[in-house]
Amino acid sequence: MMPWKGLINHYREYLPVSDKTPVVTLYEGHTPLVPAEPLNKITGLQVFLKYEGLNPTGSFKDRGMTVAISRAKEKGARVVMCASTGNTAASAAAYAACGGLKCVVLIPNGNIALGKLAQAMIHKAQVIAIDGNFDDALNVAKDITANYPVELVNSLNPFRIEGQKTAAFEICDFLGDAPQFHAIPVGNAGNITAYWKGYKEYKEAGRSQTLPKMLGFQAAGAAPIVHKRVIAKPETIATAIRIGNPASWKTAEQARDESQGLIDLVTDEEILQAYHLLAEESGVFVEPASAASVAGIIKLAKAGYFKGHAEGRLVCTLTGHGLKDPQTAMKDLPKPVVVKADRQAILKLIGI
Ligand code: AN7
Repeated sequence: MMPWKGLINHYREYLPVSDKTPVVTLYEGHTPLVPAEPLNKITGLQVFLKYEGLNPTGSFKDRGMTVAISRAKEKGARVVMCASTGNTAASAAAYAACGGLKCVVLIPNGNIALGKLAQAMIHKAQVIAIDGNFDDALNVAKDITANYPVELVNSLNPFRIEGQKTAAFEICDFLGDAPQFHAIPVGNAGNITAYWKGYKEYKEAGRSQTLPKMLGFQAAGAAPIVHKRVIAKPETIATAIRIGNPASWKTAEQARDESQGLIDLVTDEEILQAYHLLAEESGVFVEPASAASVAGIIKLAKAGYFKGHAEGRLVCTLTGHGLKDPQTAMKDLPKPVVVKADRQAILKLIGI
């Protein structure tokens, strides 16, 4: 087998690149599909976790960023900009560093996970905290990039969606076909758009035979698509998807409707339960937003949605790594007990 050299090199024929495109890559993609026994029991399906936290910067954003930054560089851009709840910023900062471009990131002040901020900073992006939420930050990023020589690398940039669709290709390559269901968190709605595009293109190319039903999940306090209206002040513990006016709203609805799937909401409590279940019973550490997809399939299973699909395959995208947000992980958990390096004291604590 050829060594993996990133998704542009692997899926070049499906991507908007040419021999002239300078490939800016950190060898992203090729993430594992981990079987999830505890979720099989709950859903009656065969559940696989597409563990996107194992990308170079710890989230699925790297798939889109390798294409967006490569094309920006090809075009001769010097500066890229994004608004971000954190992961896009971390990814843009890393790929801009790799490609030798300047990167400016606009983040909602006080509402991004610690690890993501650290990533943007260490890669020397210029980090600007906006007195407002993600939607406010995106509006000003769109305004600046439309009027000045600065490339927008949010998922409004079509190259981002192109790169992200390769996750669907990998799933089909791994399973031999598309799964019956695909569950995914929805924030700005670029990723559900990208997966659906990927599944359709792979089928058209004869590389898969079927299409999945797309199951998207928003956080209850940030569920504009479910409520069919812009949410002015979105709120959720899952800061990555704290978005009230998704850029790819229409194409997310298309993915839902064409696939005969659904977009539903899950509460912060359900998200946290799924978050801990994954960590404690599957050994998989994700950030809270990623657990929304798992919370969603548990909710659907309880409502009987999967009845009649016994053993069908479901893939759940786990969008970001748990290490992104250590503060949420440790919240409400007891601190380690401190004792002397003493055998008896330790045996007593572990009950032996
Ligand atoms: C872990 O980084 O919007 O529906 O600015 O970081 O494609 O937006 C992140 C989104 C899910 C939602 N899970 O994906 C950003 C940003 C994680 C995320 C989503 C995000 P989209």
